[in-house]
Amino acid sequence: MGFAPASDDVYLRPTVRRALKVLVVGHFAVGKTTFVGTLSEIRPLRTEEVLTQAGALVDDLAGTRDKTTTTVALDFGRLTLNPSLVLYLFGTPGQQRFTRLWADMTRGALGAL
Ligand SMILES: Nc1nc2c(ncn2[C@@H]2O[C@H](COP(=O)(O)OP(=O)(O)O)[C@@H](O)[C@H]2O)c(=O)[nH]1
Ligand SMILES: [Mg+2]
Repeated sequence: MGFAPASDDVYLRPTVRRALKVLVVGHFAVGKTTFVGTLSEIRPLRTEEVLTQAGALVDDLAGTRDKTTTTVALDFGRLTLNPSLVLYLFGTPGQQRFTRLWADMTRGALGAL
């Protein structure tokens, strides 16, 4: 019988024995925030702020003209893979100016996607 995580489970299941941290990385607008939010079984933590003219030279909207916000800290979501294993998904902000934050976010991570 397959394992179906309950989408309305806010708290971690008591059977979970192992939690793995996985980063979701990539350039601005590749879909990191969407990805974490889509996979997460809990309401994802989002830190979206509206794009402004000040970032126009950095944030290339070619191909994603309907994108109106950008991540200014991180995305967070949770995905229970089976009764004993849970993934914590951390989406990074895409711009180069967040390099220091990326380094901090890697602490304790199993890997990155
Ligand atoms: N076609 C397509 N568009 C996507 C997909 N994922 C995200 N998008 C769109 O790409 C844009 C960037 O998404 P976002 O998740 O904010 O990117 P981030 O900057 O990497 O966090 C948005 O306009 C999304 O609607 C996908 O899988 N396919
Ligand atoms: Mg984002």
